[in-house]
Amino acid sequence: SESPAGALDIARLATTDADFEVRLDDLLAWEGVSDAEVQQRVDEILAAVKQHGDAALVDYSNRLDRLSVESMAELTLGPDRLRQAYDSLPPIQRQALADAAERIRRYHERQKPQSWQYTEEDGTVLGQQVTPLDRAGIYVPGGKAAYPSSVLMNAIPAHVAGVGEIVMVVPTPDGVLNDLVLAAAHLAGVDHVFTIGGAQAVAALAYGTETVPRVDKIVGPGNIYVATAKRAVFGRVGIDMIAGPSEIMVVSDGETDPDWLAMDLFSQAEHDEDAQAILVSWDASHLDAVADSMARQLPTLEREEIVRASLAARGALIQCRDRDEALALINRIAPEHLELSVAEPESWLPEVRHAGAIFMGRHTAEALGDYCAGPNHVLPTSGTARFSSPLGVYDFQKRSSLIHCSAKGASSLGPTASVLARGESLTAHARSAEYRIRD
Ligand code: HSO
Ligand code: ZN
Repeated sequence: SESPAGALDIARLATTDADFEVRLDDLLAWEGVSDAEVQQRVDEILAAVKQHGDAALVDYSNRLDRLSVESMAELTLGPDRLRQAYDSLPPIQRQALADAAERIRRYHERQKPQSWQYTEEDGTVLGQQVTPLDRAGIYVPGGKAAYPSSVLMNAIPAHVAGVGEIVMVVPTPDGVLNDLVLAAAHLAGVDHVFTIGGAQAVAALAYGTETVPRVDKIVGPGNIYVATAKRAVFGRVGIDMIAGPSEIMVVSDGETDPDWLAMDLFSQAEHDEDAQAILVSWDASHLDAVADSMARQLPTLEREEIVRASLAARGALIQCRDRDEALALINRIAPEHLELSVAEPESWLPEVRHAGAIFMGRHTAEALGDYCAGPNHVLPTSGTARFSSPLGVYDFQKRSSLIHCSAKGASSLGPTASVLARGESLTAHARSAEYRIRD
């Protein structure tokens, strides 16, 4: 059944519809490519920062962020300024930020991988040593999209990983500083903040300038210029994933309060017009009830217009036949966020293969995970949960292989290496191995 016209604009689909597959494909389609014009602008900016360093950063920041500064010193914030931002917050905000940071830290401590070794019978030792990056760069978007929670989510895993130095960049359009963002940086262990943004900030982190230290990896979300710049510098530095719009998929057994579910869907939709909110249930009257609740609650939202646009463009209420069909949809969509609003969510887990984060049971609102449950809110989007994972401690570390041959081990491995080396016509390899063979 359709909602009253004008009240709610959202696609209503059923897996039994003849055109279901086509409509679902349309809904899920997302092109993350940048056009030639953006690409060219970004290339120019990268080249300018590479060549002129600080001077280019000052120039771009003055022009693009409408500042009037003379040197990078004016775009640099040290630890004292971050602490001051933290101290200036209303106590209730300071406490919430500190509580969230503590929970996120505790969760990520569990992710720390162990180095390992084992010894073979002949005394040869093999293993793997885990080491942190020397320097990580965190990009924080400015303006409307400046989320203090994202500062925590990006910086805390780096800190827990043992990264030597964490550098944050954040644009300040018209010179406006966000104290919550700076306070989060203080709590998360950020060492330096530069108030620069856009492709120029990515260039500074990738190449280094007189003031901005060159980092080994750049993480954090950004607009199309930032994403394009990150792609361009990849290889010189590491990057995290290039995130698409935020998504939520809720599967309901029909027993959760429709008002709760409506608000869960809105919570993703309010991020931006391209965000995606999908509800799946085998209970048609429940889908109606959630649609009614959405129509009723929409006018109460601060970001009503963004939510409406997102629901109309990319939202959907999908009726499926049963649990198996719901599971098939989950694995097909591979959602960034999956809410299993069902009676026994644990029993679903073995069959959920692809999802960035799984929110289990009626009480687990995605919003709790976005801020303070503990797991990371930087998650694979646009179906990339098929092959990638939440941002974590492991993204700020790398592994080195360890090989320590005993004399006996070298002797017994020698013939195998020698035969293979001669098969590749690499005589020096063969002889290097053969020298160590004893009789
Ligand atoms: N849901 C977002 C994260 C976020 N939510 C930040 C609120 N603030 C990631 O998909
Ligand atoms: Zn969110």
